[in-house]
Amino acid sequence: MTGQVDALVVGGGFAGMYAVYRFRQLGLKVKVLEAGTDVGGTWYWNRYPGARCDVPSLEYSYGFSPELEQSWDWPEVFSAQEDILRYANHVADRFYLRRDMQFNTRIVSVEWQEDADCWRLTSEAGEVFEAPFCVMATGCLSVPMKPDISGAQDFRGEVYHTGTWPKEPVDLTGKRVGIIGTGSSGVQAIPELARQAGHLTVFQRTPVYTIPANRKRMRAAVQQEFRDHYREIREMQQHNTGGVSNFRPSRSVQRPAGATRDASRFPNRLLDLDPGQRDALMQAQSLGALLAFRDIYTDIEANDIANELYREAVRRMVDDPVTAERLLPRNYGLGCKRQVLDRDYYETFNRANVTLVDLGETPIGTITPSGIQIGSQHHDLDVLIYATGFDAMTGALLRANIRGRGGYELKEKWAGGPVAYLGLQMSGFPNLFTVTGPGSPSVLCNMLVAIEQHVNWIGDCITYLRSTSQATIEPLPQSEESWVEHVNSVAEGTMYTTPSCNSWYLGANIPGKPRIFMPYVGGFPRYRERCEMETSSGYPGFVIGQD
Ligand code: NA7
Repeated sequence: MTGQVDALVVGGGFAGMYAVYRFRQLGLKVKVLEAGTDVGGTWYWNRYPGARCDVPSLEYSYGFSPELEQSWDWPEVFSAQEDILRYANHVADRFYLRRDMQFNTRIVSVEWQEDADCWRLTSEAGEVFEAPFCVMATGCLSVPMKPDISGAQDFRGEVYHTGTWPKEPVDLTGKRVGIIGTGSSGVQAIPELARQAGHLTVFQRTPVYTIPANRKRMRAAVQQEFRDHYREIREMQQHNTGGVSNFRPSRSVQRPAGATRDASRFPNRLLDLDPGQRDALMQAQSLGALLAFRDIYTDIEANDIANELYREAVRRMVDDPVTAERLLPRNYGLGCKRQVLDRDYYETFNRANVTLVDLGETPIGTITPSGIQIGSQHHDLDVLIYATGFDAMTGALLRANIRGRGGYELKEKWAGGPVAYLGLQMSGFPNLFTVTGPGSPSVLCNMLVAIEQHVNWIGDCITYLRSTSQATIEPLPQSEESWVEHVNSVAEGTMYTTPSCNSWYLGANIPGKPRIFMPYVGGFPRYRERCEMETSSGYPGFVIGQD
């Protein structure tokens, strides 16, 4: 067994990194175990061409260190993967985080030791670690999903998954590249791959709603204004549903002289626009303008109108009418899935070296040694890329083989879907914490804000137990049940849970996974207040065990 620490943390992404910083501050000995060779989590693994964050970087950044905020320069408003990974490395260097991190260590079993009140973790290589507290900082989108397609193992070309893209450069020059999947990863990668490959074939099962991303370089004046207001901005994040301050720099800084804000010409509800105004809107603005109308998320009629306006806009962007029709999402509405942002997605299908294959018409038959067979047609490929998503939110936790009191398996507890209190703890699993677990705002929130709030809560909880000489904490079964009921009830009636919606939020992308809306849609402030109530009232929703 290696070392003695107070808390073991599984995962060296932004959550595990902050846990090192925070737990040290609280006087706790901590050790992070990470499967990769370095820090960064999502941004370490997702190195595919075009990978980029969908939250502005001035907001998607740690708020715990004013000095860090003042010293880091973001080159773009929405950062590319390599810049976010650079930031993660900078944070790790600056706070000497790696001293308490062990890399190349994939944890394959997490077992509660009843007689010793501690967790025993075992790595793939057989190394054993023990500590009274265990924090699963394993991320919401960290287990890549590769569909089971017959013949896949026979393919003789290069194979990649966007979620485990190699660190070494991948040369696609002149090659026949195929990509399966048109979710966020596929949509971000496709334009870049098309620029690099000899020919790109896109295998699409479900067309996507995607809107053009903000491509702005960071302007020094904007960054400075954020820096000048960062304490206020971090406070605003705490009171926003999605953990984003939406801070707007002053008008003089906001946009170059002469630019106009024409969105204000239109009413706030899409249903209040007459057909002429709708046309004017779509002519004057990009697809993203549709998302500003709040009623498209709550009113089916508004949603239907928005979906049709969207389709009309796509028809205008794609030259070949057959390809355009194939690209149109029809069987679900805007707002059901996480909004995808792109750079030149539809324009890419106007390139001569790009072919769209509609799997809705004929699904993939088999993968052959030299390509993909669909119906009577064989698509010859040198490279096959899976952009097929993740076993989201529960995948990494279930894969860790967690066993609680009496050998109770998490897999068994969650057979019908995840059951947890506040997405932080599960009854039967004392002293085990999850960061941004199912039932917390997690992926519906700015992840950095959600992560810091969770790690702070966990650190305070451990400190409370220590200072009151108590050994264990776990939720009361009834706290867990009523929280799960609440999580489900707030999701009901939203576009996220309409019967036609099949998203990874619902686990619908994984065959056999229970259909449950996993993140908490009630908003970050409401959630945070509930967590704070537990802390300030002596944890009434939990059972605390004596030493
Ligand atoms: P997503 O959003 O789950 O997208 C996965 C894509 O892969 C989607 O288009 C799927 O089609 C497609 N897919 C999955 N299995 C198959 C098979 N068997 N055949 C054909 N196509 C398939 O994952 P992403 O990685 O793009 O994005 C996940 C999140 O990461 C994203 O929301 C951001 O938050 C970052 P389907 O829709 O299931 O028909």
